[in-house]
Amino acid sequence: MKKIICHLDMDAFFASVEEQKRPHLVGKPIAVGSPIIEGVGRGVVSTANYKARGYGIHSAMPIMTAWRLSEEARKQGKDEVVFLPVDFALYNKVSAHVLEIIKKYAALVEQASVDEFYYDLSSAGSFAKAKAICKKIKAEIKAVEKVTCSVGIGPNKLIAKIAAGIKKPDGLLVVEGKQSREFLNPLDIRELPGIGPKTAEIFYKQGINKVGDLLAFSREQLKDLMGKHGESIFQKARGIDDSPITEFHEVKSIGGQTTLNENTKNPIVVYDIFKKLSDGVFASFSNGGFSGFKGIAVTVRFADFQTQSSSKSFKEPLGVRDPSTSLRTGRKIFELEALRLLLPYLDLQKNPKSKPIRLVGIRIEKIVP
Ligand code: TTP
Ligand code: MG
Repeated sequence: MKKIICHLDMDAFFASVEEQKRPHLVGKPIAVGSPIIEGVGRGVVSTANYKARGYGIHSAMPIMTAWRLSEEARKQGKDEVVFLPVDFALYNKVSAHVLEIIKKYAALVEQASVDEFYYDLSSAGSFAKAKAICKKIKAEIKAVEKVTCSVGIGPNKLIAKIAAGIKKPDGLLVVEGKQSREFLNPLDIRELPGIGPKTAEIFYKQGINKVGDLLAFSREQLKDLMGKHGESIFQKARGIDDSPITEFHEVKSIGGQTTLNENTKNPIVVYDIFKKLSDGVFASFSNGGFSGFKGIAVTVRFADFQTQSSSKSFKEPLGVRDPSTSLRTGRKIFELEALRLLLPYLDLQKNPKSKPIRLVGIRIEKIVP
């Protein structure tokens, strides 16, 4: 049976969900990300809706750059951007509903991130039939959640994912196996998953811009140029991808980080933020139904952006769900060990120049499923 693989990715996900939750925001430019208080913010944009993207705002842009672009637009008489904080609980809920909808139509579904899903529709028997099913899925998501998504259908995950990105937003694109090469050849090499800005730069410098240009390289040449990634680039440029759809991803770590409202040397302020953060991270862990964890890592970024981490591993898992070593005990040890890792950054031990702190992060690692 011919393989028919689909990739579904929500459009401007966080921003679209926010827009639909508050009807008065519909049609407005929206950026979701770290907070801006009285025109000052220090983090980045998580995402922007397509209207705000028209102002040049995009994911990972410093929030203040986005603010400036919004101010410029406002001075030109356009709508100013609505800045909203991130509400993960809400996006997770919508994400779970989307997964449920897809599961009604496909037996094998992989959730690849909060807003992207792979599913297998080989049993539909033809690309035309798979396309009809995907139209239904799109319509149902739109009806239930009032947000749009883009779907790519192809002979494997690689082609499906690229196809989903081409017609955004609200797109649907089918690329059959025999069309893969002509589909890929004219695309910029950056469209290939795994070719990031640095790798792309190496190729651009040699005049290699399109996926089709990569075909001139032998497997060995690519390995010489790219090391172990060479083989994978060789395959992807030819549209080859055998990776299976895997329903369950093993969660290896859970963490978070917070940029402080202002850089500070005050240990009480740092600890206060750190405590809130670590409570949240532990709550995510305990809600995840895991049986324990064997590592903790703490990150501190100083005002000069120098970033340092410390971690600790445990022989026996903590946070386990059995009466003798209860979750509560696990939590106590977690809090204590996290604090032990943080403290040296609050004095001269790990901060000899007494630099102000800009960001703190904590991660629960080596999670036992
Ligand atoms: P994406 O699917 O990459 O982006 P998107 O859904 O906002 O927009 P597109 O229409 O291009 O798919 O990411 C999904 C969500 O993940 C996004 O809504 C917010 C979050 N995210 C971040 O928090 N930081 C990031 O740098 C990126 C890329 C995404
Ligand atoms: Mg998306």
